[in-house]
Amino acid sequence: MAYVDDIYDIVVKRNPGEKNFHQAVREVLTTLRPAVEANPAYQKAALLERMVEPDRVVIFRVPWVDDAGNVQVNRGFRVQFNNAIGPYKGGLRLHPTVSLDVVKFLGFEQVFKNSLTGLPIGGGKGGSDFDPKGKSDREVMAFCQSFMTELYKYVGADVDVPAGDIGVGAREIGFLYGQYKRLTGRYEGVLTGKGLSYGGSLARTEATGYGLVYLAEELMKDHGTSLEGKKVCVSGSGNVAIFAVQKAQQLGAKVLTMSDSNGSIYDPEGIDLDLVKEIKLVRRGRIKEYADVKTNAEYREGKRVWDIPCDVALPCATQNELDLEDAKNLQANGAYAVVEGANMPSTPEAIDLFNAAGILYVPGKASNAGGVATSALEMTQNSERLSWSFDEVDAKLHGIMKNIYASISATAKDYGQVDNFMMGANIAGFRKVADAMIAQGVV
Ligand code: NDP
Ligand code: 2IT
Repeated sequence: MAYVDDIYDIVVKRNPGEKNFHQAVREVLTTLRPAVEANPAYQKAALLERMVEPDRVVIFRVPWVDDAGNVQVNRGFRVQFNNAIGPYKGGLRLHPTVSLDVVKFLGFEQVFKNSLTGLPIGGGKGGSDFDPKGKSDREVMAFCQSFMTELYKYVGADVDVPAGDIGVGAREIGFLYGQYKRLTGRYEGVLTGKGLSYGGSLARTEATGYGLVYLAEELMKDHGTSLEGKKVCVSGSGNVAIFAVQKAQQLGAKVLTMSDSNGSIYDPEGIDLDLVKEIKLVRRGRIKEYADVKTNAEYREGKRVWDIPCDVALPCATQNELDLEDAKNLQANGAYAVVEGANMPSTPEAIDLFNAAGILYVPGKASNAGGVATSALEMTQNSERLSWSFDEVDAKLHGIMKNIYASISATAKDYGQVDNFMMGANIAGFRKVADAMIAQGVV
């Protein structure tokens, strides 16, 4: 049996029941085969065995007191997956579905993503099953302070630098930062996504969504077209989705849909983003409210967005939110490209169908890397004790996304698989980490 197949079996045996982690590992291993088989030194160094095992995982109790005076207990996680090329870097997710499985799949993906940025950052991820929905600001603060009271022992500006992800935005990063500073007495860039008045970077808020669309535009240009005049379906209505819609509209696309976990909106006139921002960012409301104001738009309770005809699909909500049925709908409606804003949003069956149907497909670890790349730029500014202008950061982000596209496209070509961006991303991300690990010996 091939080396990569052995590794998959080991992962399944050693991590029973961790379905998302198995899925993320499998996707990487199947595409790494030619790169690994061409270089026997990798097997000799047990490189894959080491890569699928996190450096360490921390799991901890997070007790806090709710507004009614009851003590609540959540579970906190931080997985430090690989620091061969730089300090651990990756977001914190607050969502009831967060488990060891989820943080491990995200941490594993992050290793390859961070390598693709070309910046010196390793991979990590964390979070908790705490649900921020419906909680007061004080309850969120109480949770964040308790979470950091344990996490601070394991993180630091040159050690591990967490950031936002689902359920973690500027408010949560602020509370986490305040508690870190209070516990350690250190004023350092231990988290990214900070507020602008205390070390945050301009354009970090926009970076994942903007970067996603920069990459999509690069893909379109490389295939002789552009986003101008294209119909785009976006899922989600959080940080990534909102700024993806903004940049897509700036580039002349017509965005037809957005969604949240309750349902989706379809606006044939094109999404009114100011209204979405008012509902989501100001009032922390539900996407349903959009159709109360814009009566030409349709609210579709419990429905995803992928049945709406579009040229380009940008899944920006969560893992496995686009399955085989959705992929069939996209194919039937003549979709041209799927570019992922979320982490692992397409199921393996959906990806197989994209490939078979000739739908251009870019995996999230390449297309959503603009967020973490800009986080790394925030770390640089923190070390320099400087703040760059919005345009400066945005231009760097744009350059990084162009480089990522060039790298994944060229790597796919090198292996005779033109436009297989999943293979290109996995191999390009893998090589840099693998070579660093070989150079550093058996650690
Ligand atoms: P937010 O919390 O800002 O928004 C998440 C959005 O996805 C919300 O609209 C939410 O709806 C929806 N959503 C979450 N869980 C589910 C679910 N189980 N089913 C359906 N919809 C769901 O998170 P982000 O925008 O930051 O993150 C979105 C995706 O992008 C995630 O996969 C994240 O890992 C990825 N990502 C984020 C980066 C960042 O910089 N923030 C960087 C790279 C990737 P609801 O409000 O109903 O929960
Ligand atoms: O999935 C991701 O890349 C993120 N949530 C952003 C991580 C970061 O460190 O900015």
